[in-house]
Amino acid sequence: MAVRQKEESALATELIPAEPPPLYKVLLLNDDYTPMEFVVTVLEQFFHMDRERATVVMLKVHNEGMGVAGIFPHNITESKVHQVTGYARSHQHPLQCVMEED
Ligand code: TYC
Repeated sequence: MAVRQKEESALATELIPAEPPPLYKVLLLNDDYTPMEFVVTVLEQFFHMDRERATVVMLKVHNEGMGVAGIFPHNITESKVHQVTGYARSHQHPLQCVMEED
């Protein structure tokens, strides 16, 4: 487990566990225009899901309005949102991908 030295005293020798980093969800939002197949491909390529899992997640977003594509530290989450949004726009699809604290 990661540890850090207590900060109160420069001479302190007591080691306490470090806080785990906050995690963030990558959410996909439903829309009426992005093809289902495109969303499945996004989940396979950017979130390393197999086709069966990607199809389940895509259908959850389609039926319920949103769904979780993955949960990561802040910088990874930001990067995924950026990459997915860019990929969707480059294919002229309105797919929305946002982040939310877990
Ligand atoms: N609702 C879209 C359709 O019927 C499919 C879709 C699923 C779009 C998930 C976006 O995040 C999404 N073609």
